[in-house]
Amino acid sequence: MPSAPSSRVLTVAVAQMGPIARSETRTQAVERLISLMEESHGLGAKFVVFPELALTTFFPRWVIDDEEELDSYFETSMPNNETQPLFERARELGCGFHLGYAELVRDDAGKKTYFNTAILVDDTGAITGKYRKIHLPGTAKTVAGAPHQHLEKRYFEVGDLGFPVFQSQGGVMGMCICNDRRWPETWRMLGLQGAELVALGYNTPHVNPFATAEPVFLGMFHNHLSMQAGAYQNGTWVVASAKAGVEEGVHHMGGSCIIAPTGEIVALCHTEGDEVAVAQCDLSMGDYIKQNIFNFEAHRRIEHYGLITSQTGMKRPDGV
Ligand code: CDV
Repeated sequence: MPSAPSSRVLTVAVAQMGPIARSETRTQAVERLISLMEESHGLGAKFVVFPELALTTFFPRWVIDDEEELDSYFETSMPNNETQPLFERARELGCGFHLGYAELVRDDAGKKTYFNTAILVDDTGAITGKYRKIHLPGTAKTVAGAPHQHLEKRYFEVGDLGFPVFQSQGGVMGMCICNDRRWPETWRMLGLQGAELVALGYNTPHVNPFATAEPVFLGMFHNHLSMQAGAYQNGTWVVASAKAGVEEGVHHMGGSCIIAPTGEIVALCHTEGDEVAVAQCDLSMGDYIKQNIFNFEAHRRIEHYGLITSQTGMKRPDGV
């Protein structure tokens, strides 16, 4: 008798975090991550997605001129003394994870480069993938009159790893980070490599500090809209984890969720604190989308897409 195909169902948890105070230590943050992982595992999860910059408060809201202070928000190795217990717990439980953190790289000459980074870790505690955020929002200089600052362009370099995918957890896994989720280019780069699950974290203020006239309810709509479209148009699961709630005076949205390749939200966090939501994800579910309506090989017309990679800004025919 032919053997039955191995299961392609991966039980996944999205682990949302409430605020992390400026005074909170790495050890305290890691304790929270471990308890979210244990809760996820208790609900059957074999893979947990944690937020962007999950080890510290969202420090790019402040001007930090002191280099030593700035460097204190970054990890120079992974795992390290503070995060090792999370990797060990993952191995003990047989539960992989996705983690966002600030990464400081030193080259041989001692030159420092700073990235907003995420890693994939498998169920043995081994790092199987790394991504460095490409679409950095906000500004490099402070903006007068803004309710708060968003200085990612000041502190991070544009990621230098492209949009890779990884064979991990029995599927093709991709990653992106926060603002990346709003860009269709992100999703198509991952979709073209056959992504079956995209893990991402976000820190999204309720009020966009540079578009304060926008009604607040649109924030959550655009959050989910971008990811639901990315899921459907590429036939992939999306697991998206927020850092939510009022962190150091800035209100961040929650809405952490798991989205099926159909574009439907199948699990959703309801609070703005530490919370887990779980779904059974059949990693083959997107195959029919990839083979039909979004069969790239059959239907894409790259001869007409040149502007996407040859031009950055919009150019109207009237020159305005
Ligand atoms: N951390 C982020 O990338 N946040 C942006 C905000 C600033 C718009 C986001 O796209 O959610």
